[in-house]
Amino acid sequence: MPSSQIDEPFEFDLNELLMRHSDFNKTAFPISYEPEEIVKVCRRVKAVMAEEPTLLEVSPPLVIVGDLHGQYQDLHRIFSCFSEGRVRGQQLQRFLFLGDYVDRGSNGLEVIMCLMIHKLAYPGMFNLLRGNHESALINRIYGFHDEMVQRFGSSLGEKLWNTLNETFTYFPLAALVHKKILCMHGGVGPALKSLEDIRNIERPLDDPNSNELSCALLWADPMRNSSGFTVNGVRGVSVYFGEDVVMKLCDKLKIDMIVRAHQVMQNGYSFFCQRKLVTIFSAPNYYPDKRNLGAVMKIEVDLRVGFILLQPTYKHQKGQRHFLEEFTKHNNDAEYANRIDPDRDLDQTTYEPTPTQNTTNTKSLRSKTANESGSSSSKRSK
Ligand SMILES: [Mn+2]
Repeated sequence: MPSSQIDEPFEFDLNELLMRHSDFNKTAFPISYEPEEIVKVCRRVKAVMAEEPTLLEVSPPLVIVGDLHGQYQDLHRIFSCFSEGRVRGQQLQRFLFLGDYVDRGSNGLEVIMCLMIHKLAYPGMFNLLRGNHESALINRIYGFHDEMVQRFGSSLGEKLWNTLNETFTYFPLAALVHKKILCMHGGVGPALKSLEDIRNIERPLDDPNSNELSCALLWADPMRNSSGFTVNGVRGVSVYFGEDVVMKLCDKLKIDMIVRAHQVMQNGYSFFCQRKLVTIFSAPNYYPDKRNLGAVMKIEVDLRVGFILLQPTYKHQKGQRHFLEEFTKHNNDAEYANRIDPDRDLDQTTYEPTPTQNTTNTKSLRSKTANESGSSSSKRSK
């Protein structure tokens, strides 16, 4: 494609693009894209996001979604959980996505295009934060660059990959729900003293690791039985933060709770620090040998929170009926959790990040074995 085409004004049929991303079972997959329409969508998303603050303000009710990592079919399963009759869930709910759309899984392009197109169609209803994988330095290595080159060839693939990464530099870094629930991909760091510190981070932000606070927002992890901040030796980036940090920060920032993603949870979500922090991971079967669940969090208008769990599904279980059966079963189990009640004992299995998605390498997993997490997952269905 000659570069002059890339510079043309961005006119495209948004409705047609929405249709192409409307329903996994009724539309072609993988989705084919004209290179120019990727460029045009990116250009318009940049313009929309340039107007948004670095700390988004979002109102309940809404659905919060954690890591997706190129699992396009699972994104549609999430949408279908909220469908009513013929109206699809993506048209009925406000969403906040916590980042890590690309890498690891094989359909990062479908995931990010679907989300960006919905952002353009419903800007107030689709809120997209940046994850640590929405950075060229990371997604060159962990899958997205390869995906783009495989689909478009090395020269055009590289060019489109660059265009998408440039768009990521405009993505907001955190969100505040009803002034009470602070959300980000990774976590918090010592540089976070007030919410203004987040608002003051300027975008476009080329390398989030160049700024201590943006680095923590995208990379940091909570650490049980620790206090203060410690070196995040496993990731080699940013910090671990202890329960005392969460307690003090909730007090200081006058917030009730922190919601973040970034770590695989066997049951899709897990509380930390007396329910002051919750991790949500929305890519079921991210570790196929662990059969981890995915979860999304629903925040009601009165700030009650609940979780919807997604079972891993397999090729032999094709079809929406299975998804709905699984969803119904697990949604009944996932009764609404009142976050004022600190007694509920939930599974706290976490997995360390791995350099590549090598599913046979279980050395990188810590905490419990698959069997142990399996039993705790059945326990919590009470
Ligand atoms: Mn991450």
